[in-house]
Formats: sequence, C-alpha cells, structure tokens
Amino acid sequence: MNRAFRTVLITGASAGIGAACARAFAREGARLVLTGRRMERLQALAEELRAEHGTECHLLALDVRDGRAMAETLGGLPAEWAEVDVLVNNAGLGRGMEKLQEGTPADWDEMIDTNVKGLLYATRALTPGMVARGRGHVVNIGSVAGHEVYPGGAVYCATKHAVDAITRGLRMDLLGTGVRVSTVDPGMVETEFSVVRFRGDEERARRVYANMTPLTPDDIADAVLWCATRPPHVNVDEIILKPTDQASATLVHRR
Ligand code: NDP
Ligand code: 8X3
Repeated sequence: MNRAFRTVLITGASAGIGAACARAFAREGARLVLTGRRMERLQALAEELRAEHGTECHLLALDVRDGRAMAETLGGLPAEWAEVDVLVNNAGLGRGMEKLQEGTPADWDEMIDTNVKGLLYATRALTPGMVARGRGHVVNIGSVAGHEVYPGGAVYCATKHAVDAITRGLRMDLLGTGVRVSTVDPGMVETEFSVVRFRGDEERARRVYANMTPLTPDDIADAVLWCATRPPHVNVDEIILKPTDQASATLVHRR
C-alpha cells in the first residue's frame, strides 16, 4: 500500500488514459472510485482489477457535464469512500476539427462543458474534504493543446488553456492547505480520442497516428502516478510529455 493515497477517484475511467490510471493506481494498492458514462466498461475494468490486484472499486455512472449530479454524487459519497486522497480529472474530449467560422455550437458546448466545467464540478465537490483533512492531490489531465493552438482546434485548445489556468489558480487557492495540484499535459496518445473527435470515423482516426509512434495511455498513467507518489512536501506543478516523433502540436515526424 502506497502511503500517499488510499482512495483515488478518476473521472473518465472507462477508456484510454483514465483506464490506464486506474490500472496504475490499482497496482499500487489503491482503492478506486471510477466514474464515466459507460457503466458496462467500468464494470469490466473493476472485475479485471479485482481479479488481478484484489482492488476494491466503487463505480459511478456520471456525466461530468451534469453539475447537479456531480455535486450530489461526489459531494455525498458513502462514508467509506468519501475520503478521496487523489482526484484525477481526466474526462474530456475533442469534437470536430472544423474552422471556427464553420463550427457547430453544440460541439463547442460539449467540449467546454466536459473539459472545463466537468473538471470544475469534480474539483469543487472533492477539494473541501481534502482541505479539512490537510492532505490530498488534484491531478488534471491537460494537453499540449493547453500550451499551443493549431488550426481547427480553437475551442478544444481554449478548453485546455482553461485547464492550465484553473490548475495554476487552484494551486494558489490551495496554498497552505497541504493539498497538492498537478497537471499532466500529453501530446499525441493513441486512445479513442480521435475516434470520438471524428465521430466514429476510425480510418481518419488511424491516420492521426500513422507512421509515427504515439504515446500510450500507460505512459501518461506513469506520469500521473509519479506525481502522486512524490513525498508530501513536493508538488509537481506540470509535466508535458510528447512522443519522440512529435516536436509541437503540428510538427510530427512520420516515417
Ligand atoms: P478517450 O476517448 O479514450 O477517453 C475519454 C474518457 O472520458 C472516457 O472514459 C469517457 O467516458 C470520458 N468522458 C468523456 N465525456 C464524458 C462525460 N461527459 N462525462 C463523463 N465522462 C466522460 O480519450 P483519452 O483517454 O485520450 O482522453 C482522456 C483525457 O486526455 C481527455 O481530457 C483528453 O482531452 C486528454 N488528452 C488526450 C490526448 C490524446 O492524444 N489522446 C492528448 C492530450 C490530452 P464515457 O464515454 O464512458 O463517459
Ligand atoms: C489532444 C492532443 O494534439 O490533438 O489533447 O490536441 S491534440
């Protein structure tokens, strides 16, 4: 059992980076609160973790865009799950890559409501308990898109710039409480991200990672776990990880 945490809550644990974080924390002996909309995925993951590591899991079907459900469910966790030591704010998505002047407002709403407001709702629900206990850790999954902007990505990049600003503001607001705040900001990671972004067009999604070696979800989970396993006096503010084949959001070496 790692002493830095006992209970870890991960949003968007049903796929990709969130699921990899669940596996990484389970290997370290954590008990997990796993959230996402696709309960059958969460159940399959929980069964896998129980079989492999004896991990106890509490599963929550939660849409992070639903502010009321987030406040009620995360603010009212059963007593045995209420002391969350690490919150991994991972749930997020990109939707579409149209030019802004040709974009769809519903896609903007979805990205802003998920990536920005969902992260705020989870953080607002769980940080008061961390403050009261004088310990805890919020790890946000940002992106290189929080540091750069690329064509067709204005709104997605805006949401990840917002995550960067929220991370830095939260770090200031929590100063003196003992609660740590980190952001892990990946470049290209092969997950369902591009399939979601291109609305199920798997061929287009495959082309994003063609002839280059992307990061894996486990690479990101390693970084998250590293942040969470530093001694209590160490706050890792930010980790930016890119594939060796990626030098910027748009500069990618393809063989
Ligand atoms: P995936 O599409 O593989 O996973 C996204 C996860 O987010 C799923 O578990 C999904 O669960 C959850 N999610 C999406 N919308 C909601 C919602 N409204 N409510 C609750 N959960 C939601 O993508 P990734 O693993 O790649 O993405 C994880 C994070 O990493 C995101 O924040 C993304 O922006 C970020 N990121 C990804 C990069 C990449 O290249 N892949 C690079 C940089 C950052 P469900 O559908 O079951 O609700
Ligand atoms: C997701 C990675 O480069 O498509 O954050 O913005 S990117």
